[in-house]
Amino acid sequence: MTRPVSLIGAPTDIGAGARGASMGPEALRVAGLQAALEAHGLDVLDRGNLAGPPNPWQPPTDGYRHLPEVVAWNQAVHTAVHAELDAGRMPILLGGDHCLAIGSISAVARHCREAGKKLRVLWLDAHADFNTSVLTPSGNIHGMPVACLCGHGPQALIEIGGTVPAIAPKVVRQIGIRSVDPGEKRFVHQVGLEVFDMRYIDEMGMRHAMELALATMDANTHLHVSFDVDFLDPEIAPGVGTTIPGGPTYREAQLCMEMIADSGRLASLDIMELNPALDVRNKTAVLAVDLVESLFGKSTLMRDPERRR
Ligand SMILES: [Mn+2]
Repeated sequence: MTRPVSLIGAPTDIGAGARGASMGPEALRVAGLQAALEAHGLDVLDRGNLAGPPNPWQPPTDGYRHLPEVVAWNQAVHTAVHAELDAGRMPILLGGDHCLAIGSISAVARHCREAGKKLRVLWLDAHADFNTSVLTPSGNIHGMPVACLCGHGPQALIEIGGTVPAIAPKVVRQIGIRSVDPGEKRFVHQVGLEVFDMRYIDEMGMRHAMELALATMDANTHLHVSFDVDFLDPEIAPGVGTTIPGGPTYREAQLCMEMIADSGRLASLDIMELNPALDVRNKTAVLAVDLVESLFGKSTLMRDPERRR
């Protein structure tokens, strides 16, 4: 039996380079997320939306855009996600831009430390999100969450979980990466982040990439999935702020989600960067809900769930 689920809305675009991800939580609700999960027999509670400062839309200060506001939002996310895990529930964070993964994953990491669990983070994204204020020209913090979680970033963000760094790079597996700045790429290699980029998926296939990304987890491993909707090819998912061509197709994305479901380890989830202002009749939100259903075991295929091969 899967544990009960809590939906947590974080309606902000405070770390993004385009406005609109603040409308993401409501678009996911309108696309029927709660009913879709309930149809799979899950007990789902919608906790409503977190509150935080408005987006002042200012240029960067000392290399960061809206840092005090980003800290406030991430503190709210951290507290809410940790409370759900403490209560034995599975948090699903409805973003909101991807800077909020700092609050979410630092809470998951803290929970794992407290519960004596191992952690695996799957980062599904077109971008590595491993920028720093020195490496990024924009200062948009949604390009920095993985670096911050690994201890590289402003003090107020890296210490949100109480332990610095919140996670070690070796717990992260990135899938679908196809847009990395030159300095960011050097830094990713330097810390040894494991990346299955689109070239890897082209050559080896999604199945092989996911087999490796999910390998060596055991019954005591907490699997967190951070799903940036721009992971998907923009042909099928136009409703994001930073579209990068050449992403996973519908079938590749379904396979990715189904293999995560088959692992049986999913324990927390972020659904990030959905931007209804750029979407077409909410189709990207509907697709995201469809994929999340697969994450929770809906099979689009004829396969017998008892016999997985
Ligand atoms: Mn991202």
